[in-house]
Amino acid sequence: MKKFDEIKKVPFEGPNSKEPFAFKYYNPDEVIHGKKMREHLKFALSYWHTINYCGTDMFGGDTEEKTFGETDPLKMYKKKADFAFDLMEKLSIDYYCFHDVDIAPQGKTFKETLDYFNQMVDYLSEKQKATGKKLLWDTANNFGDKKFMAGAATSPNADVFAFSAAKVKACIDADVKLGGTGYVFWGGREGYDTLINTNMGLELDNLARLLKISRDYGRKIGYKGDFYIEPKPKEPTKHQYDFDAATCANFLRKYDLIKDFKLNIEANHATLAGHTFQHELRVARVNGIFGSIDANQGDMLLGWDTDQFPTNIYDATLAMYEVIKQGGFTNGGLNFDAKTRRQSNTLEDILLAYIAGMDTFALALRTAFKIIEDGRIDDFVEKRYDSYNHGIGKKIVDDQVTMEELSSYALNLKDIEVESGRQEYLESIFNNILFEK
Ligand code: XUL
Ligand code: CO
Repeated sequence: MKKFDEIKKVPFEGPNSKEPFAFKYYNPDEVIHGKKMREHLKFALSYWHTINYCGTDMFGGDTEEKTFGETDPLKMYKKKADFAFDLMEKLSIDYYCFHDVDIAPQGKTFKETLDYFNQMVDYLSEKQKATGKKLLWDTANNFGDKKFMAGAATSPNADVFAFSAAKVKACIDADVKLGGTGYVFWGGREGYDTLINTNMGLELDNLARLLKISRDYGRKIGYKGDFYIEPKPKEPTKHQYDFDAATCANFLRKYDLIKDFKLNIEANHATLAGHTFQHELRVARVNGIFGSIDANQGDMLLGWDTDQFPTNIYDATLAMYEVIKQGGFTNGGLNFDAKTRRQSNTLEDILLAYIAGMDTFALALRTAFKIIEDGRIDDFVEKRYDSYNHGIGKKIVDDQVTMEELSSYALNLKDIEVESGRQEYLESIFNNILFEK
């Protein structure tokens, strides 16, 4: 197999190609339903997994090398940025995402760290101008450092709250400088391990306070992008406050933040919450807070956040169905919050992993459009609810009916027959479209 440096650009060769370093389904500039595939899918590279992660797990150290031959911290992070932009170019990826700690070295003081960070933001800005690549979203890593062991916005220590806000501010500033269209709040430590030591009410109020301050600051300095919450039920904290999409929707409504915040839905987080990826996307959609996607998949036999590259075409197709029904991405996109396996430890494995993930979603996009065009599934659902288009059903959905009226209507009913849900038949249509030649 070829080595990383031998691959200049991954071409589209179509489904019959046997070339490992070619796309079989992702043809970036092909127009499907009025838009280029790259615009439908808005793929993004995740800096943390792709540029920094070196294969470490709970039982062993690195299996990969990503220092790019540098020991000087700032030079190394510049080389990392060069690698990131080179990778995006090779893969025809237009966007990237990062945490503050991903793009720059840590200084001895917070001031020095911010200084490195701002220098690297300038460097990224130059790289963006030279290549046309864009920032999809950024975020503050308010979970890794020891200070965050009891939370960031939900820490019992007010200094930690202030420190968290300062890190969010730096990222929103960077977002504005880089023309990013998203800022993500993922609350890995915003939760609790035991209620015996926790003031849940105050913690939730404080979490909302940080979101409000961040929104107000962002809007004040001209940030026009979206703010997202990324739901996750657990890991690293036992109970995370942003458990799932429905919990987040309730939180945003309670604190009057629902107009300014949307959700960044991650596939593996959905399954950890006991839901499907499609379920979480649908909950976001029906609540008007669908924003962006962290594409990956978990392993049903493991039950932790394995962040694997997505290759499950069934789940990806159902996800793209939701994206299309939502009207497509606006400020959001499809970020591969995914890493190569510890044993896939070469640079070319990164290319192969992205090719696999991108082709999965490209095929999913094509198939989801076919399912919608075919119409059998959508028509079935529409007819299933036909009783709400007339008679008592119409009165119910028009909010024109009282309890008394419903009661006397029900008294006059003879047999009520609910029609078959036809699940197996619909699943067979899905397979038929998925696997047709
Ligand atoms: C953690 C996770 C994060 C967020 C950004 O599970 O998904 O990488 O996407 O902080
Ligand atoms: Co994520």
